[in-house]
Amino acid sequence: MFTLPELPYRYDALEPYIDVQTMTLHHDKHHQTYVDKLNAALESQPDWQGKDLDELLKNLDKIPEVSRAAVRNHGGGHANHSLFWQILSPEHDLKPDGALDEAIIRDFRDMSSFQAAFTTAAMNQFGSGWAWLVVDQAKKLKVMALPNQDSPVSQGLTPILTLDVWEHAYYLKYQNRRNEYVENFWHVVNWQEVGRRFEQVTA
Ligand code: MN3
Repeated sequence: MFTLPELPYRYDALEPYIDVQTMTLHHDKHHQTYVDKLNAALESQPDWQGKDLDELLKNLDKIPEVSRAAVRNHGGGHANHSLFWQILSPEHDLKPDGALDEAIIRDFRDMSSFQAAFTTAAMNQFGSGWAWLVVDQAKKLKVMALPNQDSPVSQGLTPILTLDVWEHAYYLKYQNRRNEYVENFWHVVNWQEVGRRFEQVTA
């Protein structure tokens, strides 16, 4: 049985960039629902119970069709939100350093070119989805967007940074202004955690 992980900081820790109301609703209601529906989807799949999320998301094509879409959507939803909470920081305006900083320069030229590419991905994702910074099999950094709750893990990629661009992630504070939400996201990125994840994949 999957359970909702606690936030690693207070609900108001990301103010004023991500507001306390959004964080509370997003974590306690939206994320909880993905967890509950993932557990419900696995009730009829004893062979898949007890597998970790990565294993489920890497093997969607092997999951019986009756449960596949639910595992894709709710397993993805659980995995994506769990990562999202981790890569946000109560300490604001951090910067990448070390191996990750070097890789950003290597693969995007500089930090502002990387941020521009990520912002474009987040803005151009039509409807609901997520923007991603992933490490590919050649250990290169790539920016992408995926719809709904699709996870890069299902494509053999390792996500290290992500931004939820579903309206539920920003509508209370920003209404239709996704651009402001994306701009403000950079203030609350936990670059230490992103760097730690990068080094885990590339070490
Ligand atoms: Mn969400």
